[in-house]
Amino acid sequence: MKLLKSFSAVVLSVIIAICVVFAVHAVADNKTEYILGDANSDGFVTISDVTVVQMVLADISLPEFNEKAGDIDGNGLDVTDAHNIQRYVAMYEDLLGIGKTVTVAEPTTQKPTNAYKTDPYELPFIPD
Ligand SMILES: [Ca+2]
Ligand SMILES: [Ca+2]
Repeated sequence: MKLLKSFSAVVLSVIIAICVVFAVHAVADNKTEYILGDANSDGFVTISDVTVVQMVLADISLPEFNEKAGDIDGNGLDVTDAHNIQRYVAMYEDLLGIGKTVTVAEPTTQKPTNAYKTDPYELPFIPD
Protein backbone atom coordinates (compact mmCIF):
# COMPACT_ATOMS: atom_id res chain seq x y z
CA MET A 1 0.00 0.00 0.00
CA LYS A 2 2.84 2.36 0.85
CA LEU A 3 4.45 1.63 -2.50
CA LEU A 4 1.18 2.48 -4.28
CA LYS A 5 0.98 5.84 -2.47
CA SER A 6 4.58 6.66 -3.40
CA PHE A 7 3.94 5.72 -7.02
CA SER A 8 0.76 7.87 -7.08
CA ALA A 9 2.66 10.80 -5.62
CA VAL A 10 5.34 10.52 -8.30
CA VAL A 11 2.75 10.28 -11.09
CA LEU A 12 0.86 13.32 -9.77
CA SER A 13 4.11 15.28 -9.47
CA VAL A 14 4.97 14.52 -13.09
CA ILE A 15 1.49 15.56 -14.25
CA ILE A 16 1.69 18.83 -12.31
CA ALA A 17 5.16 19.54 -13.73
CA ILE A 18 3.89 18.96 -17.29
CA CYS A 19 0.93 21.29 -16.66
CA VAL A 20 3.23 24.02 -15.35
CA VAL A 21 5.48 23.73 -18.41
CA PHE A 22 2.52 24.04 -20.78
CA ALA A 23 1.12 26.98 -18.80
CA VAL A 24 4.44 28.81 -19.02
CA HIS A 25 4.56 28.22 -22.79
CA ALA A 26 1.01 29.50 -23.13
CA VAL A 27 1.97 32.75 -21.39
CA ALA A 28 5.16 33.04 -23.44
CA ASP A 29 3.17 32.76 -26.70
CA ASN A 30 1.58 36.16 -26.03
CA LYS A 31 4.93 37.87 -26.29
CA THR A 32 6.71 39.17 -29.33
CA GLU A 33 10.44 39.74 -29.47
CA TYR A 34 12.39 41.73 -32.00
CA ILE A 35 15.74 43.47 -32.26
CA LEU A 36 15.39 47.24 -32.29
CA GLY A 37 16.65 48.45 -35.66
CA ASP A 38 16.34 45.06 -37.38
CA ALA A 39 13.69 46.29 -39.79
CA ASN A 40 14.07 43.35 -42.20
CA SER A 41 13.97 40.74 -39.39
CA ASP A 42 17.14 38.90 -40.40
CA GLY A 43 18.54 38.97 -36.86
CA PHE A 44 21.14 41.70 -37.42
CA VAL A 45 21.17 45.47 -37.60
CA THR A 46 22.96 46.38 -40.82
CA ILE A 47 22.83 48.93 -43.62
CA SER A 48 20.14 46.73 -45.22
CA ASP A 49 17.79 47.78 -42.44
CA VAL A 50 18.37 51.42 -43.34
CA THR A 51 17.55 50.62 -46.95
CA VAL A 52 14.38 48.79 -45.91
CA VAL A 53 13.20 51.75 -43.81
CA GLN A 54 13.93 54.16 -46.67
CA MET A 55 12.07 51.95 -49.16
CA VAL A 56 9.01 51.77 -46.91
CA LEU A 57 9.13 55.55 -46.49
CA ALA A 58 9.10 55.76 -50.30
CA ASP A 59 5.85 53.70 -50.27
CA ILE A 60 7.52 50.53 -51.52
CA SER A 61 5.89 47.71 -49.57
CA LEU A 62 8.14 44.91 -48.38
CA PRO A 63 6.81 41.66 -46.89
CA GLU A 64 9.72 41.26 -44.47
CA PHE A 65 9.41 44.75 -43.01
CA ASN A 66 9.00 44.93 -39.22
CA GLU A 67 7.69 48.40 -38.39
CA LYS A 68 8.14 48.01 -34.63
CA ALA A 69 11.82 47.23 -35.13
CA GLY A 70 12.29 50.02 -37.65
CA ASP A 71 10.56 52.70 -35.57
CA ILE A 72 13.52 53.40 -33.30
CA ASP A 73 12.01 56.16 -31.18
CA GLY A 74 8.43 54.87 -31.14
CA ASN A 75 6.86 57.96 -32.72
CA GLY A 76 6.03 56.39 -36.08
CA LEU A 77 8.32 55.61 -38.97
CA ASP A 78 10.18 58.58 -40.42
CA VAL A 79 13.57 59.50 -41.83
CA THR A 80 14.99 59.97 -38.33
CA ASP A 81 14.68 56.23 -37.78
CA ALA A 82 16.80 55.51 -40.86
CA HIS A 83 19.28 58.13 -39.68
CA ASN A 84 19.53 56.56 -36.21
CA ILE A 85 20.09 53.07 -37.65
CA GLN A 86 22.80 54.51 -39.93
CA ARG A 87 24.52 56.05 -36.92
CA TYR A 88 24.39 52.69 -35.12
CA VAL A 89 25.86 50.86 -38.12
CA ALA A 90 28.62 53.49 -38.33
CA MET A 91 29.32 52.76 -34.63
CA TYR A 92 28.37 56.18 -33.33
CA GLU A 93 27.27 56.32 -29.70
CA ASP A 94 23.80 54.80 -29.35
CA LEU A 95 21.51 56.03 -26.60
CA LEU A 96 18.33 54.54 -28.08
CA GLY A 97 18.95 50.83 -27.50
CA ILE A 98 19.43 49.88 -31.15
CA GLY A 99 20.54 46.26 -31.49
CA LYS A 100 18.95 45.21 -28.21
CA THR A 101 16.12 42.70 -27.99
CA VAL A 102 12.72 44.19 -27.19
CA THR A 103 9.97 42.03 -25.72
CA VAL A 104 6.39 43.19 -26.14
CA ALA A 105 3.38 41.52 -24.59
CA GLU A 106 0.70 41.17 -27.23
CA PRO A 107 -2.84 42.03 -26.19
CA THR A 108 -5.09 39.04 -25.82
CA THR A 109 -7.68 38.41 -28.49
CA GLN A 110 -10.20 37.20 -25.97
CA LYS A 111 -13.40 39.19 -26.13
CA PRO A 112 -14.93 40.41 -22.90
CA THR A 113 -17.91 38.47 -21.72
CA ASN A 114 -21.20 39.89 -20.56
CA ALA A 115 -21.10 37.85 -17.35
CA TYR A 116 -20.58 40.92 -15.15
CA LYS A 117 -22.84 43.24 -17.07
CA THR A 118 -25.45 44.68 -14.74
CA ASP A 119 -26.94 47.48 -16.81
CA PRO A 120 -29.33 46.04 -19.45
CA TYR A 121 -29.15 49.34 -21.39
CA GLU A 122 -25.36 49.45 -21.52
CA LEU A 123 -23.97 49.79 -25.03
CA PRO A 124 -22.40 46.63 -26.47
CA PHE A 125 -18.63 46.22 -26.67
CA ILE A 126 -17.35 47.28 -30.07
CA PRO A 127 -13.77 46.17 -30.77
CA ASP A 128 -11.35 48.57 -32.45
CA1 LIG B 1 18.40 43.35 -40.29
CA1 LIG C 1 10.32 56.96 -35.35
